[in-house]
Amino acid sequence: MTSQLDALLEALNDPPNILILPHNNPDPDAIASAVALQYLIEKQLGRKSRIRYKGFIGRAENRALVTFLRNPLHPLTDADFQWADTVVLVDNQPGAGNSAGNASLPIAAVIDHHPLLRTTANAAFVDVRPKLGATATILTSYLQEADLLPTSVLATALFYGIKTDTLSLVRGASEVDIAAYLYLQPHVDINALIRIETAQVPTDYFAQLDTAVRKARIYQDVVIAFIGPMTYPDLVSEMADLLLRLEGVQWSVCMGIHNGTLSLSVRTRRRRGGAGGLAQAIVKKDGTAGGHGMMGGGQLSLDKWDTPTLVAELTQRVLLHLDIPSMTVGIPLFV
Ligand SMILES: [Mn+2]
Repeated sequence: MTSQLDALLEALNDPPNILILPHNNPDPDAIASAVALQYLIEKQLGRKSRIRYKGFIGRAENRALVTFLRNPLHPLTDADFQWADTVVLVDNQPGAGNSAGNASLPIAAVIDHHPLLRTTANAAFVDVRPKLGATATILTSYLQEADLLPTSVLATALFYGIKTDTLSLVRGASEVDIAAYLYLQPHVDINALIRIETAQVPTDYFAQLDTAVRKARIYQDVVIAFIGPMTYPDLVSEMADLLLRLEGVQWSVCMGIHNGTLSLSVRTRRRRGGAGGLAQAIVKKDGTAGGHGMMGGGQLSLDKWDTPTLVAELTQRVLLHLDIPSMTVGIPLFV
């Protein structure tokens, strides 16, 4: 029986120019997985590859991670698609709302932990494991299988990828994630990890945090916050994580605007999940959404809407999906 690693290397053996695409607005799991795949391709196949991303890396910790990794990824351009013979998607799947995959190029491989999409079946190699908390866990398993000891830099990135996607193993981490985390731990550069996790933030961060807290409204066990304009799109996930800590809350939904697009993030404390489903119920056909059990997200274009109408409509969709009466009045966190 051929292993997943052998099958992956087989799929990548021919096309000389490999383009690695993490999901848009890449998070540490996507960044670490892309870098680990690049390392694997270089060590096992002796070939260079490019890591490119769409969107924005805004979160201070994520920027610190990229600096620590010596800037291995760059914004995606048309020239990259012209250069590439094939594409590998990590931490995303073709056709997903957060995927930069381009239909004109063959997709050699998809490595991900989100629920399997129908459109993924066309890829030559597919390793999608929705039961895992992080894609970095899958890449760690490839390194182990290849007998490649990760460098301290790579181990730190993969460790941080698993740590953030699973909220330090408390959110959606499987036995396999825990084993990968513990395997990487002795190789982690602790000082670098501290620098990344305590990265300093600009004053804008506190202004947006203040807005999120003031705008947040509680509807039974749901907290919904519309932040308005944001300096970077994944601020919504940061704020959704934070608001989910509020006593009595089972769901948090954060929305905000960046570059003419409304981004939203959904979190739940419920063990049986449903965050991806709620994200889809909010966006409907007006945009794209997806997610795992306990975290989900989506985006929609503001073209057809004025913002207050859209926010009111999306709030109603949250209430409807969660069986909360539509007349329920949102209560501020404090007065
Ligand atoms: Mn991930």
